[in-house]
Amino acid sequence: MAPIRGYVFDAYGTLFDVHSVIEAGRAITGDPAALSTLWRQKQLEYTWLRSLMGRYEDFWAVTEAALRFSLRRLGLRAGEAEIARLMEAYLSLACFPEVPAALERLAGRPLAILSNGSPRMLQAAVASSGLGARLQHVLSVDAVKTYKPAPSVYALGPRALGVPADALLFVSSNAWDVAGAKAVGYQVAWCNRTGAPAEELGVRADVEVSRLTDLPV
Ligand code: 2OP
Repeated sequence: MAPIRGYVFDAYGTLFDVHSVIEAGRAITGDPAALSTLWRQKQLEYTWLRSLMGRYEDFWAVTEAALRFSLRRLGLRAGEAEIARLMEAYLSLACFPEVPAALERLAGRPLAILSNGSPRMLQAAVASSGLGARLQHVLSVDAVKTYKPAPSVYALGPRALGVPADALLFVSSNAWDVAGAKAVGYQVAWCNRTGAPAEELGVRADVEVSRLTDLPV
């Protein structure tokens, strides 16, 4: 691999554990994991559909729409107060346990988040997980009003860091996000915590790790 001059991290699923909303789901279902999984899947699906349709709405709106659909799909009853509580869980997500040590290990080079999240959602998650001091940039797709894996989104990283994509390591646990970043020329690390198979999208990560503390330096 070429020398790495900066790191660009995906947020949800990579630094922040989106399934930490499971706790909030316990109030309305006996199977909060099923709700959390469907909610996440529909959230991503809606980002891709809205991008193709040219009808951007921010990630907060997309996340709420995905929740409302998932509740209906699973036949769950939830009032507006419960929906608000589930949405608020997104503002206080936990980071994966190894994240502080992993970022500490890479300190000295610029570290950034590049995420689908709206600026407000990202600021809240960064604050609640205590990662603010370790990150130099928090970049949202909201600047270009479309979602990953659009090339215009990934272009935000090199522009903000002032470093070309091939000298940056993009880090994601989402295999489709790995493919999107690789397709536009980043060096890419796939954090494959679950031993998932790679996507068949014609591009592969340069390196695969199972924990962020194993990233190349
Ligand atoms: C993110 O952009 C893809 O959810 C992922 O943070």
